[in-house]
Amino acid sequence: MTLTATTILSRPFLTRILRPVAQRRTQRPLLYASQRQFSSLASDDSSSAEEEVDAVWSKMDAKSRRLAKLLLDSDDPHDMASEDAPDEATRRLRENHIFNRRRGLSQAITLIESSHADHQKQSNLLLTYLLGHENNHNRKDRSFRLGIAGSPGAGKSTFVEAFGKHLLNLPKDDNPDADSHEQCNKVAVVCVDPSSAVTGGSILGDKTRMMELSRHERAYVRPSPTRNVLGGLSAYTEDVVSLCQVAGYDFVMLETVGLGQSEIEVKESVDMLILMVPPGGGDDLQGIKKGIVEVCDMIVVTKADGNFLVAAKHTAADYRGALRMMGPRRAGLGSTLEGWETPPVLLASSYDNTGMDDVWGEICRFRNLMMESGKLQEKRQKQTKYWMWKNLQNLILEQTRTDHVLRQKAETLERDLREGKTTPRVAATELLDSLVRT
Ligand SMILES: Nc1nc2c(ncn2[C@@H]2O[C@H](COP(=O)(O)OP(=O)(O)O)[C@@H](O)[C@H]2O)c(=O)[nH]1
Ligand SMILES: [Mg+2]
Repeated sequence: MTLTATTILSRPFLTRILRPVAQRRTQRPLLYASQRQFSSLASDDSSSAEEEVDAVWSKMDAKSRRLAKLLLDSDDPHDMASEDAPDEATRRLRENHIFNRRRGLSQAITLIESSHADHQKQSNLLLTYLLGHENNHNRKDRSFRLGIAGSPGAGKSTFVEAFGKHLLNLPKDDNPDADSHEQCNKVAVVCVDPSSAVTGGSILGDKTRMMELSRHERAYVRPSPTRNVLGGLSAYTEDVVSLCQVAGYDFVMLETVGLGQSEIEVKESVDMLILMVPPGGGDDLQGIKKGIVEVCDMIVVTKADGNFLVAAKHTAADYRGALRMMGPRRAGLGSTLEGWETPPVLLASSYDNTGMDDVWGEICRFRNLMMESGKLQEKRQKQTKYWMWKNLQNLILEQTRTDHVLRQKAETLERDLREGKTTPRVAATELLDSLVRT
């Protein structure tokens, strides 16, 4: 049997590969993601989609149903008492509501993280239900995901907190016809931390540092440790970000740690990627940073204050030069974004709160250009496709490595390779054949 795209996407094939993996904890998010991509491909008429959502609901337990209702609740507690001086009872009610929803979001994320088989099953159902629910579509369309990359110590966490607070304190535009995209109602921050020995403890550090933001009633801060999730953390993070969006956080910031290959992959999980560089960081442009400079949509030189200001200006000039040399940006979509040929390089200081309006202005400009040109939707579609294939690849590899029969077959083939009886390509084909037959 040859492995064509149709074979891969056939339900029996997927089930065969996915079911054994479902029992295992670390692969669960990947399983869910692939199933989600799969079902979105497979169901093209909406009535059957509705039935699917109902079927999912019937399998959910009381807790998942409670969480689903809480997260999809369309009464935004922040609007519940928009009067300036709500009475005591209204205020209490509103606070309770906000508290419950935020706790609901945390519980839903914890459910995703749980290794308990029942929890895994319920979190799959919960996610499928939430994403299939029509309320959610508007929310996803309205929301924006911003990735923040940069080497450790660049000032990302400090910026995220200062910027988040800045956005939440922007005066609300009372004009209902005003462009709502330039307003930010609720901010969620997901700190992606490879809980490795190298940066150990920095989750706590960031959490403490973002304390003020996390106490804000319209903010939500969640560290998302990259445990040993197969294929990196991103599939798992995708779930967390989706949950934040469902819960009405219209602006989600994803802070990564480091600049490795897996951090560059964050570009597949966000609508816009900002690279943060500290002053004086321009000299190693040839090295590891080059990759991310090529894919980021904007550069912010941090710590542009006090003694660093001059160095920050130099760094910004260096990056501007480097970006010009790289030529027009293809934005990962095979074409340039008109009006955004060269990513802007801005200066900001989280200590002095300077540059925040400029950064927000450029984010809004980018977002509008992307929306108007239809490229935002295109990018999001490409990303989901990317994750489907990525996850499928990982699942197939994992299945080959862990299935007893396949493992034996692989060992035999490895021996044959050592003895020069076969070639790697032929061995791989044989392994794939066995995989399809199991
Ligand atoms: N002078 C100055 N220092 C800053 C600024 N932002 C962050 N820092 C300092 O830079 C260091 C690293 O910041 P952090 O946000 O943890 O960096 P991250 O590893 O990229 O998240 C900390 O000691 C901060 O106090 C800023 O705007 N100005
Ligand atoms: Mg940090």
